[in-house]
Amino acid sequence: MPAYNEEGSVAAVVRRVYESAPPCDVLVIDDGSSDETAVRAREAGAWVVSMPFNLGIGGAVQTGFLFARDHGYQLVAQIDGDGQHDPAILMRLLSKLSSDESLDMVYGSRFLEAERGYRVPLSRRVGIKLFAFSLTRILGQRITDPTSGFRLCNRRAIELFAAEYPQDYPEVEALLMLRSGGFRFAEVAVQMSNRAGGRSSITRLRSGYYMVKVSLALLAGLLRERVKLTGPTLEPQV
Ligand SMILES: Nc1nc2c(ncn2[C@@H]2O[C@H](COP(=O)(O)OP(=O)(O)OP(=O)(O)O)[C@@H](O)[C@H]2O)c(=O)[nH]1
Ligand SMILES: [Mg+2]
Repeated sequence: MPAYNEEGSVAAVVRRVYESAPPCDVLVIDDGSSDETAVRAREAGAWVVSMPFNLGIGGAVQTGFLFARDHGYQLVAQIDGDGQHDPAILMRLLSKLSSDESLDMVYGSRFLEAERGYRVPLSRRVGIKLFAFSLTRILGQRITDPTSGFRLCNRRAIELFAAEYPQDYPEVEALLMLRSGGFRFAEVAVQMSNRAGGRSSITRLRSGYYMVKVSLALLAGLLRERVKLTGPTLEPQV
C-alpha cells in the first residue's frame, strides 16, 4: 500500500484489508510522509517501510515488490492508502487470477461496467480514455482503465516488477512492460470511491507532465510492437 501523507485514511484502509480481504500481510510504503502516516499504519497492524525521503510512487511500489520477492510471497495486491479502493474487492481480483492460469496480473477497472457512485473528473477521464484507446490498439487487447493502481500480481509479475519498475505515473508503462515480457493480464470491473481524506498527488501542473510522459511511453510501446511485427528490415551490412 503506497501512502504519502495519508494519515487521515491509511489506518481505516489497513483495518478494512484485515477484515474483508483474503488473509494477507499488509505492508505500507510510507514514502517520506511529513505527517503521521507511518504511526497510524503501524497502530492499525501493518508493517511499515519508511523511506528517508520521497521516492515517488514508482520507487515506493517497487519497494513493495522487492519486499515480496525477497520474502517469498506468491501474490501481491497493490491498493491505495487513500480509501479509493475497497479491500473487499480483492477477493474478486483473486478469483479472476486463480480462474485462469495464463494470467500474471489482474487489475480493477472503473470503466468496464457502467460507473456507479464516484465519477472520475472530466479532465482525468479524457486522459484515461486516450491512454485506453492507444493501449487497446498497441496491445490488441481491450483496455479500459490503464491508470488503475488496484492490482493483483502473481509470482512471475512480482519478480519482473521487483527487478524493474517505471518511475512517475507508472501504471500504463507497467502494462507495456508486462506485454513486452510476454506476460498476460486482464481487467476486473470494480467501483472506486472518492479519497477518504488527504490530497491527490495529481495536481493540475503534474497532469500536464503525466500526459506527456505517458504519451511518450505509449509511442515507445507502439514502436516496439511494430518492430516485433515487421522484424528487422535492414539488409545485413557486409
Ligand atoms: N509511497 C508513495 N505513495 C504515493 C506517492 N504519491 C502518491 N502516493 C500514494 O499512491 C496512492 C495513489 O495516489 P493518488 O495521489 O491518490 O493518485 P490517484 O488515486 O490516481 O488520484 P486521485 O484520484 O486524485 O486520488 C495513494 O495511496 C497515495 O498516498 C508517493 O510519492 N509515494
Ligand atoms: Mg487516489
